[in-house]
Amino acid sequence: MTQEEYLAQVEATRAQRMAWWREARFGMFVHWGLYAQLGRNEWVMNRERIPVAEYESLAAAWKPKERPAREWARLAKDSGMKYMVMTTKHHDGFCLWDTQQTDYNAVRRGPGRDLVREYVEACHEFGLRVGLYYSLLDWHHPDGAQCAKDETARRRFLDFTQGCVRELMSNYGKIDILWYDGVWPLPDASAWESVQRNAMARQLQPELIINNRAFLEEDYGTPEERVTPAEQGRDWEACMTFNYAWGYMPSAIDWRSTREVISMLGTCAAGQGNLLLNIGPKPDGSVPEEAVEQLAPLGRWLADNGEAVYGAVDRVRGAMEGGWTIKGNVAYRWCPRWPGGELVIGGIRTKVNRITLLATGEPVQFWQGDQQLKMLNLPQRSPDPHAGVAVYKFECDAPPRQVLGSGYVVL
Ligand code: JFZ
Repeated sequence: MTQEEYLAQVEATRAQRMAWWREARFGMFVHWGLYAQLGRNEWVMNRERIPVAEYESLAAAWKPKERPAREWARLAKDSGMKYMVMTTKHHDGFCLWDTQQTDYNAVRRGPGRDLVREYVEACHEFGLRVGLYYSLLDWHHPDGAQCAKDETARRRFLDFTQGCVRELMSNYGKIDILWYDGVWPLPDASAWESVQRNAMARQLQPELIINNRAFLEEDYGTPEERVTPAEQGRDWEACMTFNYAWGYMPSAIDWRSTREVISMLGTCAAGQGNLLLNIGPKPDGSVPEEAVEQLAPLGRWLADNGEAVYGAVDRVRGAMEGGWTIKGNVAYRWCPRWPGGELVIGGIRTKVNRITLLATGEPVQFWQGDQQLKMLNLPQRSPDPHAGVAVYKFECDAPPRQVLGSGYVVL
């Protein structure tokens, strides 16, 4: 199959396989591996130039607790996440599944069990879609760097890569997402044989969604550590750390707040994208307490306000200013700052028929003129008890439009 034939085939079936993903909005990223034992994030082997033999000793020492993936999946579910993506092999080359490609894996070494299987089973137990992260970049495999200099090494390394991905797509039931990462050291899709590998993966998993990190655009873009909507029509998912580190790193003490995560979710929903929020479990698999602390109120907030986040949304840019999400003739006004008493909104050009507090359905008195809409008799304090981010539902006569801009003309 040529690259053009493959891409045309993938394009023709994208809307159907992306339908659930476009409505899911929110997922949990999990970076967990040997590096958690050192606690200096997932690049420690590279950044500290740890000799391979020394780093390998971490494999025998790694003894995670029983089924920690159930803790992650329960937390993801309770936090309003709809899917998960877990590292099956990060750049350090250690495989968390029962692979035949190398004995550097969680069954043959320390853990003595298939951690990917435990993760997939936990996702199913809690009703979450299953994503598998796979790093093409591999610091452990003897051909991981040589593949760029020697054709025989490249062949061996690509056969290893193809074998790993085939196992992951064959041995764990339905897989929903293949999340590639790490395209060093080969220069392009052809050198990585990405079309052949992805066509094989899609043949094994016909509804598989694949990200853009194997030198093929595939199903969606992956802005990292920035919530930046893609151009209209391109699916995108912002992958974000919780504490500015992917792998476990207790010295990374700046944690994003519940309110910051809500803000990121608002930007994603307004831009028709998703948020993949990361946790870096401890060596035993436990979730850092700081993450649990910020996710608990988020789950409660989403239980109250999920209508403004999940499902088919319309793009806000070009229709309204910031602070809104839109679904058809309904606009949701997100209020992270609370005005008290009265809220005045300028420039709404659509007739508003009814305004309610989304969490409770309580109606709001309002007045609407040509240039202003005034919400009246509001409580002095934000009515949202979880994070102080109230959301109001505006039911309009037509798709909502707001015209403000920088100038000001009194009509
Ligand atoms: C990669 C990994 O190196 C990192 O460890 C983590 O797994 C992250 C999710 O993905 O990091 C990247 C990948 C791409 C860019 C930056 C960091 N990029 O394109 O700028």
